[in-house]
Formats: sequence, structure tokens, C-alpha cells
Amino acid sequence: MFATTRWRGSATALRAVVVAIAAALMTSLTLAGASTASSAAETFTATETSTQSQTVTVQEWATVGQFVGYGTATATASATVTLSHTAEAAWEASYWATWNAWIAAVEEAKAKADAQARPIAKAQAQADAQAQADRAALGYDATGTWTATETVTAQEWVTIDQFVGYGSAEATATATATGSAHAASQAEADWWATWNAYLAASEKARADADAVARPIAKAQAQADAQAQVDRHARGYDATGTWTATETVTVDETHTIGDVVGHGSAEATATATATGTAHAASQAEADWWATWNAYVAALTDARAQADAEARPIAKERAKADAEAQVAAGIEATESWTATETVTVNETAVVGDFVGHGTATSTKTVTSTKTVTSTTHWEAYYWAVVTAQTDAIAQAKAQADAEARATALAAAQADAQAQFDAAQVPVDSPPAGGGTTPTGPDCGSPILKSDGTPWACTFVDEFRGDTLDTTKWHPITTMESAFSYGDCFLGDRNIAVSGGVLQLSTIHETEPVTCDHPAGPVTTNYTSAAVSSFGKFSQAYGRYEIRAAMPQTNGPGLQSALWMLPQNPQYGTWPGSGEIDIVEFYSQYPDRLIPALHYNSVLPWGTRTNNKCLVYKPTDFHTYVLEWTEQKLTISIDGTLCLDHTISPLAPLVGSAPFDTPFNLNLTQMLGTGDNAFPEGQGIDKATLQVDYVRVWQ
Ligand SMILES: [Ca+2]
Repeated sequence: MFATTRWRGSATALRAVVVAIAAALMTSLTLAGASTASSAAETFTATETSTQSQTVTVQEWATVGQFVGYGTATATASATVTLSHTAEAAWEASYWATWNAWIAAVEEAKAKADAQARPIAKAQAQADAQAQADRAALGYDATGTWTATETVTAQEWVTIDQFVGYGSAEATATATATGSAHAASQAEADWWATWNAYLAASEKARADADAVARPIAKAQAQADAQAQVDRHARGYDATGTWTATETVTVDETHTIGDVVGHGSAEATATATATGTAHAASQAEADWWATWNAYVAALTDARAQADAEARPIAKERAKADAEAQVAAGIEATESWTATETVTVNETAVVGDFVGHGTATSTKTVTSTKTVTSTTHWEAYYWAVVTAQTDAIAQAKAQADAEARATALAAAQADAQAQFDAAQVPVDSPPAGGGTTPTGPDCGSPILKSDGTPWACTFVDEFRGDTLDTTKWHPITTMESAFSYGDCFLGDRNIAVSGGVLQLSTIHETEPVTCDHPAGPVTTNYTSAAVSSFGKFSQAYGRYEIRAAMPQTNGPGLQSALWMLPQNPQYGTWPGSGEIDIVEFYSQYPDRLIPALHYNSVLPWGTRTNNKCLVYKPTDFHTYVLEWTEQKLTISIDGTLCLDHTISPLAPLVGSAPFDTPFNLNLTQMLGTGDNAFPEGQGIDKATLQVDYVRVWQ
């Protein structure tokens, strides 16, 4: 800030001052080296001028169309530049001012020379490019000549009717042609002109050669075709003969319903045929004639064999179908059935009845083969029969197994009861005991009005003999009982195991017994007991537990029945008869009650033959309840007969069932339809009576 403050004046004046000072300093430095230095606060400004000359050569390119032109020019120019520089030393300011001015002058001179040379080079390049474009537009023409030699082979075909003739010919020709071209350069134009000449010459030479060869080939083809036509027109005929033997197998079917019969037949036939042919050569004609004969003979032989075999095959198919229908269609089918059976069994040991129940399941597979006229029918019945059989077998097996188990259980049960009850009940109380107050029918039984029945008679058949204070063994003589058998009192009567046994027995020796109508001689004896003269009662409840004799058909009759003690209403049936139940062995599935008296009601109201009983040969309980109004009979608690007493006049009221009746237990032969069939019989049949209990 010192300089600008100290010296105010024009720029020129200032520059002059600075340069003067710098010059003085530089002189001082040159003379004195670094002996003297201005103070640090001082700066020096120097101004210098430089004039420089520069020569420049420039290159330029210009484009016209596809052509690139080139130009170059050289120019020389001068420039003068004056510059100032300020530095801390005078010499330094002078140095840099001089240097910078020199550089600036050189640059400026260069720029001037360039500016002068460049438009010239540019114009040259433009002119060059334009010249090229002009030359191209102008172009060069050329003409060439060429001589070519070409060889051509021509082929021709000619057709006459179905015949095709062929011909071929070769020819060589030489041709000279001129070609022309126009190109950007003479060389190029020359080349193309020559090429064009070559092409034209070659083409012409080929055309010339072809023009020579083709008619020749055509003529050859024509001649060839005609030759074939001629040969064929002339031709050769031939005749051939062939004998063929053919075997044919024919299959036929015949359907009846859904049955298909199959028949097959084979036949062999031989046929001879003649064939003819016409061909261009004899050999060819011979071959075809033979071939035609062969084909004809083969076809004919096959047709003949087929015609012979087919009806036979048809007949066989029909016969096969008919045979199948006649023989039936067989089907085999299986069925598996699982059946469960539950059975109840009873067993008697002594006075005791045991019960057993068992269930068994069995699975059985049955296979059945059935023959029928149709498949579906055979299949259907095979299934049905297999199913039926499997079910029946499974049931039977299950039943057999369950029954054996149930029977064993019942047996064990009865035995256990029997064992537990082995006390001397049939003996009177031990010495000195109290006198029985009356019959004991066991647990009280109530009437319909709720009051208990009073026991009036009982026999449990304990002990080992018939209690003759209660029962009388019957004889034929006194009862006139006989269906061909004899009643001989005690004979065939036994008491054991708590059971009365009345038997019909086939005697080994004939027996004779008296009968009111005359003696009876027989091989059969029977048994009956009656309470006649020992016990009789009107009205009340009568219960008999009994098992009917084993039987397998007609021949036996058993009866639990009652007769009036005093038949005061006349002969039978006037005074009445009560058959609590009767067993006819011809009806092994039922017990039959019956009331005989003169009634206003029909017979059907006094009997019932529909009281079915499962196994009458087991013990069952038969009960008569007798009031002044009616008689009812039930079996094992099931009502079987319910009859209101309705006597025919002159009887009235409850007559004839208003007087005491006695009890009768009878085992004897059957009679009429129920007699043993001729030649049949039994060894022994026993009616078993467990007890008889009567209440009032
Ligand atoms: Ca008993």
C-alpha cells in the first residue's frame, strides 16, 4: 500500500517510475550481488515488450458426397506484446515481465499466422473434394471383347401312348461377344467390360450348342418311343396252365340263448386254371400267362375247399351248442355263512330238573356245483344251494355244539340240585314226631281272588313203591282197558328217583289177561293207576308234572285224565270225562285236552289239538282248574283250553261236572290211526309222573 499511497499519478507515469527503479536495482544486483536488499515491505513492478514472428502450416479436409478433399497452407505473422509483473525484487519483476511478454507474443503471432493459412487450406480441401465428385460424375467408359467355347448336352423325352422314348445329344459352339462398362475409373470400367463380354459370349456359345444338340436328342427320343410302340403292337401271346391244391380251415359259431357252440372243418381242393398274356417279349408273355394261371387256380381251389368245409363247420357248431344246452352249463360257487345258535336244555336227575343254556357260533363254507341250461341259471342256483347248505351246516354245527354244552350244564345243574336235596323226605318224621296235619302241595298257590288254594291230595312219588293208599293199579279185567295190550295190576308200575313210571312193554313171551269180553293174549303189557275209591273231588286245581314216553311214530297213547266217581248222569259220555291231556305218539309235538259230556256247545269248544309242546318227552306241567262255571286246562302256564260248562238238557248248571271225579294215569298202546304200523313196535315206553297235586 505504500506505493499506491506515495505515488499517485497516471499509469504511464507510474510504469515509468517502476521500470526505472527495477533497472536501477538490477544494475545494483549485477554489481553488488546480494549486498543490498530493500526492506521486506517493498515490491517492484517491471514492464517489458516482446515482438515475435511465427510461421504456421495448417492442414484441412472437406467432404463432398462420398469424396474427401485435402488442402494445406503456410503463413507467417508477427506480434508485439507489453506486459508488467510485480515481484519482491526488481530483477524478478523484470524477468517475469520479459518472459510473459515473449510467450504472449509468440502465441499471438501463431494465432495470426494460423488465421491467415487456414482459410487457404480449407479452400484447397473443398476444391479437391469437389474435383473428385466431378470426376466421378463424369466417369469412364470401356469396351471389351471375349470369345467363349461351350459344350452342351441336351436330353429329350417323347411319349407315344403309354410308351416314353428317350434321346440325348451333345454339341460344342464358339461365340465372340463384346461387352461395355462405365465406371469411376478406367481400370474398373475395363474389368467390367471384359466380364460382360465373357458372359455374353458364354451364353451365346451354349445357346448355339444347344440349338445344334436338342433337335438331335428329340429325334432320338421320338424314334425310341416309336420303336416301343411298334414292338408292343407286334407283341407276343402266351398261354399258361397251373394246378393248385389248397387246404382251407373254416371256423363257425352257433348261438342258442347265451350258449355259443364252435365248429371247425378243413377241406382240400385242387383246381387247374389257364391264363393268357400278351407282352412285348415271348419270355415276358410266358411269365405273365403262368402267373395268371397260378392266381386263377389258387382262387378257385380255395373257393372250392371253403364251400366244402363251411357247411360242415356250421353243422358242428350247431351240434356243439345243442350238446352244451343238453348237457347243461356247470357253475361252481361258494358261500360262507356264520350262524349263532342259542339253545336251552333240561336234564332230570331224580326229582330235579336242571337247566342249561349255551350259545355257539360256527362258520361254514359250502361249495356247490349246479348244472343248468344257461350260465346265469347255473350260477344262480349254485349260489343259492351253496348259501342254503352253508347256513344249514353252520346252524347244525352250532346247534350240536351248543346243545352238548347246554345239556352238560343242565345235567350238572340237576345233579347239583339232586345232591343238595338228598334228605329222607319220603320217610315219615323220625319216631314220635307230630302227625301230619294234611297233604302238603308245597308253596302256596293263589286263586284269582288272591286267596290260597288248599291242598287236598299230593303224591310226589318219593320212595320206591306205589303208594296204594292213594293209587290203585288197574287190571284189564276190572277196567276193560285194552288196545291189544294187557293191564296186569302192579306189573309195569315202578316208583324210583321221585318218579312214577308206567310202562308199555314188548314181552318176550305172549301174555294172556282176562277181559270182560274174553281173554286177551298179547305180547304187549301196559300200566295204569287210578285214585278210584281212594280220592275224588269236584272242582279245584289239579296239577300233574309228567314226561311222555319216547317215541318215533304211531303206536302209543298216554293219558292224564279223570272220571266221575259215581256216574250218576248215565253211561259214557253222559256222566262226563275230563282228559286233562292225552298224548298220541302219532302227534309227537302236542298234547291234546278233551272234555267229554253232552253239551250244547260243539266238539271243537271241548278240545284243542293245537297245544304244541316242545319235546313232550321232557317234563311239563299240566294244570286243570275246575269251577262251577268252567274248566280250563293249561300247559306250562299257557292256557290251552277254556270251556264254559254248558250241558245239554236235561242236565243243568255245572252237571255233569258237579260231582267228584277221580284221577287216572294211563300208559297203553295206541289204536286206529295211532296203532303201530305193521311190523313196527317198541321194546319199552314209559310215561313218567313227577308228581300229582290237588287243591280245593
Ligand atoms: Ca316226584
